[in-house]
Amino acid sequence: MSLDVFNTPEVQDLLKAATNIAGSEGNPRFKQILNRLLSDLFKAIDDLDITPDEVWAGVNYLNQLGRDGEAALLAAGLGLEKFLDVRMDHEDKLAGLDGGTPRTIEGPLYVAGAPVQDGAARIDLDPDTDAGPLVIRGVVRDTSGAPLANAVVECWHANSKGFYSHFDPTGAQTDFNLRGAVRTDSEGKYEFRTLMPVGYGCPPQGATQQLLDALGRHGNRPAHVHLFVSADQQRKLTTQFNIEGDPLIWDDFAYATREALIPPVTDKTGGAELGLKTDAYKEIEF
Ligand code: MBD
Ligand code: FE
Repeated sequence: MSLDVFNTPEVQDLLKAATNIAGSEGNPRFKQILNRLLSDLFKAIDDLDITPDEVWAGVNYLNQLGRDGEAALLAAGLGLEKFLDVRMDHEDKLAGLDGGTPRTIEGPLYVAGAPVQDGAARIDLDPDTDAGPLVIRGVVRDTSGAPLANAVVECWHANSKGFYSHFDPTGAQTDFNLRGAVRTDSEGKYEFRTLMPVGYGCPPQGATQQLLDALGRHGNRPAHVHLFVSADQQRKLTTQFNIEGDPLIWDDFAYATREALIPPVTDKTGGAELGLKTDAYKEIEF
């Protein structure tokens, strides 16, 4: 049963008034967007006969989401962030832009301000007995394939518990642990000396996990490393790679995995010369 009040003049006038759509004050773009979103919400309430109790449950949920500081986490979990990426990819394709390392989502856990170091950076500031050394290295190239000197590569990832510095619920990490920024050398090369991350899980008591539970979904991500790449005259790239072999690679609650973002992990020795804690280490070229 639908009460079908959405199309009545009373409701249409209410929508116009609430968003001041006919007025000259306010921000026109904001009014246009909010008018549409509110209109879609009113229509959904009408079409699905969403009850007042259900509406207030939703409003209370938004309060909890805010208290938990998880709005961006939920955006990732609902595929909203991935949807924006899909649209940017489509836009690039229409413009004839193709190739290179694919973008994927930024996620909610980046922190600006890691000190920029030349060529290589050691970013494991805190000891972590459960994580082995990992060296991440690669060459930044422009769209023609030429190496880019003086590009800045930023990197951030979780520790062996799946926690990020600045967001660690155990309070165990130093600021900027496992976060770094490197300026590429004259051959476009960058290197991070760090520790192997494990996958992330949404806070079990948080609003995002509560919603995922109601959907019958998990809130976990496979082990991954985030990267920003920026250079003069170039559009910034936001991407990640996954650690190959993680069982959740194709079951990421945030939908960030892409075929080209699963580089091989290689076993190496000679960690002592690099200042690593063991001679054996893992290397990922990306
Ligand atoms: C993460 O580490 C992350 O990368 C995303 C997208 C969401 C939650 C935690
Ligand atoms: Fe992440």
